[in-house]
Amino acid sequence: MTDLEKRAINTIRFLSIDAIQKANSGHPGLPMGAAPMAYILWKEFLKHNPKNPGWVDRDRFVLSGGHGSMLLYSLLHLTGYAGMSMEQLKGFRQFGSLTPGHPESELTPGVEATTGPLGQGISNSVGMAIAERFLAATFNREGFSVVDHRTYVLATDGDMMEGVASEASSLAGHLKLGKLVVLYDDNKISLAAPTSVSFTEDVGKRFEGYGWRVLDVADGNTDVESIRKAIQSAKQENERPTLIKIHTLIGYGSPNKANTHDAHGMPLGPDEVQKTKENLGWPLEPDFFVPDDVLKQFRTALEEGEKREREWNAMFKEYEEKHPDLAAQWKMFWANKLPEGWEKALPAFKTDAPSEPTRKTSGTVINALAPVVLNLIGGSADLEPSTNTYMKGVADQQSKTPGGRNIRFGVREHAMGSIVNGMAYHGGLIPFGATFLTFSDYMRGAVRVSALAGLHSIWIWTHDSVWLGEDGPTHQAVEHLAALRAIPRLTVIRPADPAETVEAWKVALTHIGGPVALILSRQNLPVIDRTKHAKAEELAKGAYVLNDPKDGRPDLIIIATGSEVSLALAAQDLLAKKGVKTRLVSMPSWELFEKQPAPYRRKVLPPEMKARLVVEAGVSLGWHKYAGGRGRILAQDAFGASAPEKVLKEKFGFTADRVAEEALKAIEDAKEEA
Ligand SMILES: Cc1ncc(C[n+]2csc(CCOP(=O)(O)OP(=O)(O)O)c2C)c(N)n1
Repeated sequence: MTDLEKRAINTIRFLSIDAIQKANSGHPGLPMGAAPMAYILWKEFLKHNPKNPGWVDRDRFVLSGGHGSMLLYSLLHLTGYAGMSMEQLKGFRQFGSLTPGHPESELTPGVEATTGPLGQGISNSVGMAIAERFLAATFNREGFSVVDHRTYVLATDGDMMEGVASEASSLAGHLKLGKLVVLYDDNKISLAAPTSVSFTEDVGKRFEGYGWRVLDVADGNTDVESIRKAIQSAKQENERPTLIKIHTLIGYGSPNKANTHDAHGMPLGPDEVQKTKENLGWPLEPDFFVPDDVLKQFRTALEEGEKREREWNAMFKEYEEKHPDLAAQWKMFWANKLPEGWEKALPAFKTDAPSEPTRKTSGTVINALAPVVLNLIGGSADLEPSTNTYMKGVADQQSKTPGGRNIRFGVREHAMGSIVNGMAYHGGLIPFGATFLTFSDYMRGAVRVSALAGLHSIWIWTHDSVWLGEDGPTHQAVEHLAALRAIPRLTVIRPADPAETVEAWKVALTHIGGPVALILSRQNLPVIDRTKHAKAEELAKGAYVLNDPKDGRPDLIIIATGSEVSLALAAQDLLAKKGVKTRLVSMPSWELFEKQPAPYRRKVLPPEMKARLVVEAGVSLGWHKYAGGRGRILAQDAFGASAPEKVLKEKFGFTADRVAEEALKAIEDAKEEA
């Protein structure tokens, strides 16, 4: 290691240490131990342009152990990302800074993925690598490598312990994602203890079993030449993803805390900072010291990055001349636009169309879109036939067919979530993932991050209620709608019929600023007669008056979603026969409704109309907001049972008669309290 290399590595270490000390909060151990590998990767291998963090053909770098965020912020600062000023480093973990405790991709230019929940980043990287390979297969032509970048990950023991990382890495091995390189900071210390108390498996053998190539660097603290060679070697490999196990000491350089879990998640403390500086031969003053020659050396990234992008732009210009159609398509993909007239491909439903499950309608929509929207890519966790998500006539995404858009995730729901997010982070694609609604729990970690990071991930969850019947309560979603609606920025849509399902898909494709979940039925739902009732396009407003009394003020508002809307329509008829006037509001999406202007919301649900009944085959939690203090809720507040749908409807009281009965009670309740 040259003197300059040593000082550059120590600069990363001490920027991290000082920022964490100033904040009096953070995780110094990882940046201190992983600084050498990060330095070599960023200085010698990473293709990026700090002046344009969004350059599409950059290598992706994911800090999977997001708690080591100061490592990433230091690298962004040193290589010259404009936003990442010294002031930002000094504002680490402070309100409004670009340097939050864990990296947030939406907030900080240069941060590729929101990480912190361990296991997510490494799993996202699998999606990024799929996206790269898919786009390369789609766009690269003789003499034009429009897409040619790698995905690098820095992962920790914690990442390796998380199940989701195993799921994702197993798929990465199967898919032979040769441009995926994981640097594993193998320091054998986690948050609470050494890994000897809980994690003694042979990670290398595990990854070999997945079909990865595994390299080993015995001394990641000082032997930068071996790190360099290992990354070089990984770059030669195109058939298998590579895991480089790099043995390091957590908190390297700290005389009293290195190699202990004390270094993991607490500032070193002023005394120990001083001792560490002395130990590594670093000036005690000033804090946040960056030697001029070190900065100069790092900042060559600016020129190099600009040059690389300039060359790429020149190449793309030529590509555009030779392949104008492809270039136009490329631009459309990256601009998040859909091809002209895409909506015309969508199915329409006549009034006399037969009933069908909304999952089936969704399948029709996906298959109508597949030949038109060529960046629609995704699949299911081994439930393609049940979720109706397979695109017929489209290739599978496999190592021999990298241009395939049907992704076979296998029974790996959580990884599916993270991989879909990885594709969304990468950009250029519209990714989706599908399973039964009840198994959304298995992927919740990824779903939450999709919302936090504002990703355009599309979640398709079918078999949305107890009405799936015979499979019984293990498979029947009950609390899931409430649980998903609780996630900020996730738009949940539960369409009432085939026509609403088409509209829901339109929202899913065009929505900006967060993921969209489509909640679909296993069982048949009738096509609502739109010649008599409001148009399905109203779905975009989240809730709308589907059916109002011909004249006069309604005695009651019934609010229903999904399969319960047609049930409520039937109940309305029964009530009308008794002279009771009701308004039926179809409310497929709370989140879309909340975005409407107040006058619209008041028109649909006038505050003075207090007699209300909500009908939904899920838990009542949350519905009081719309039912109001005097409203009633016909919900499914208990686990279901294994039986035919019809029987369950009788047993659980979801019949038109029961809805009508509840409606009358709701009118009485409102009167009593008035
Ligand atoms: C899903 C998840 N569970 C728990 C945590 C809390 N946590 C943060 S870091 C960490 C373990 C740290 O060990 P390691 O990943 O080896 O990082 P290092 O100690 O090397 O910095 C834990 C449990 C988390 N961030 N994410």
